[in-house]
Amino acid sequence: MANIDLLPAVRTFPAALTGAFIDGAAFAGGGAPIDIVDPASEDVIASIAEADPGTVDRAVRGADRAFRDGRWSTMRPADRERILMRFVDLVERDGEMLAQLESWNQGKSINIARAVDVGASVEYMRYVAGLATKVTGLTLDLSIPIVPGQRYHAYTRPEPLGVVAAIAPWNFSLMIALWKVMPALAAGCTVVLKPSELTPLTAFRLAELAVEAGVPAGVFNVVHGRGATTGQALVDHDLVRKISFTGSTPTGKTIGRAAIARLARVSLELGGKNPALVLQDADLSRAVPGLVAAAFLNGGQVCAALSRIYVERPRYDDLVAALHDAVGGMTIGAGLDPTAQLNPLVSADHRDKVRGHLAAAEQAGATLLGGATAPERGWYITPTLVTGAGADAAIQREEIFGPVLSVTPVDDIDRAVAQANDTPYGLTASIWTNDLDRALDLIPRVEAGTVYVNTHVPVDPNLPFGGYKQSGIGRDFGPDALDAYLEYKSVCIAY
Ligand code: TXE
Repeated sequence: MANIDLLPAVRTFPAALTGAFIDGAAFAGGGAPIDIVDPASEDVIASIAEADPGTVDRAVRGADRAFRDGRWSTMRPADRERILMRFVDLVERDGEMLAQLESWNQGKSINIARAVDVGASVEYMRYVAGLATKVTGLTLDLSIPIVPGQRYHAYTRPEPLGVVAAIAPWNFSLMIALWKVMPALAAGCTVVLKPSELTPLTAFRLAELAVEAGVPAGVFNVVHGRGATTGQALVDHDLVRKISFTGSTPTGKTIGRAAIARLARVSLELGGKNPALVLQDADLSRAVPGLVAAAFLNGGQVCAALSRIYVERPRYDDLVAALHDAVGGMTIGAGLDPTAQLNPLVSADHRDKVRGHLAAAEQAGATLLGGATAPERGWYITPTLVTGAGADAAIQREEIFGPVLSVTPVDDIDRAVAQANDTPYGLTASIWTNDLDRALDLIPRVEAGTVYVNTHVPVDPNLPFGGYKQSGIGRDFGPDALDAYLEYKSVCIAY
């Protein structure tokens, strides 16, 4: 097992990073330095001065000026689309550099970074760039009776919202940033992006590439820093018209409150505690690889990841044995080692949080099944199956966001649905069966924004994605993806 050699451009990139990218150029942050650390070696990659509130103010004012000067917001849609398509080509051109930066910084597998963070993002970017020329309104017939004989022509006119604050988490830093930046830009908005303080390396490069593609200076800005300082200054800024946030449910609530205080628009894509129902006819040879991939992708640090399995009792023993075989045999190592199947978690704090959940589950009487071994250095948690956890145990109700999967036998499918739904979350769920009647009966009863059958976790630009209940507000993706960045003006003309 050996790490890939980093490109020279990757090695030197972090040292040149500054706290912000404003009006098309690097800008010093002004705040306290933040160490960026490699989760596999625990070595410091770089230290970046965070953007202080004055720097955030400068970024937002720059974005507001860029919005109002109209070069981007009123640009011919075909020209905006062409520039965004060029931006996609540049991300593709620099794909290996971006994938290496993501893998090095977050600890994730270089294979995932290449295929998902870059590969899937490029497909998503092309889909959304194409929406720039497909924005439509409605024409409406009216019946206003006040002036007899007067007639009316009415229509709705979509207009870009203004400055968007895009706040991204650390698990898919580049990809989730693009899920916000791309529809905002395609709609004609301007953006201030704040990546997670743990994984800031690629955001800056994205902004540079956007400028190289022809996005006017000031349209796409980046501020680096912690949530409580840089992030809060951004969401509280009066000139921010829309906040698009992906992260934890508690932080989502804080941001939602800040948005509502001045009636800024807000989209929230939050945590999950995602269940699978494995029915007794399920084909385990197909289900087990699917369940393992869904639970352990990126070490379980995925909002859509599978977290709890409810399996009909006749299949319980076989399923636990097959899952135990799969997790016990996993190879564990650095993300930059392409042969490692599982990698370190993003930070020491996060590793400790997951450890704490496992210890509490064991103390409450659950059994932990594992077997894989991890390197001594690095923030690793070995993949773990949890059996015998009570319905009220924290491990069954709270988002763990690590390589942990619980399995519970069920005798009654109605009770299984009730347990699957019995958390504040509702992001994704899956049903594993070839019995069409049972699948179609269960789909409407599961409280989740996405329900999969015989698969779990993939997302697609054309399929709306978002949460029920406390998993969020709003939807990303789909043909209406720009709606969250548009205001619809109603126009009424008497004649
Ligand atoms: O998330 P936060 P954290 C879950 C997962 C994880 C937990 C905590 O369970 O263990 O969240 O992770 C910024 N104003 N998810 O602490 O706090 C912050 O700087 C403005 C689920 O990293 O939600 C970062 O950029 N911004 C998830 C982003 O919000 C603020 C992905 C996310 O941080 C802020 C990641 C504030 N007051 C973690 N406070 C998913 N849904 O995919 C923080 N931030």
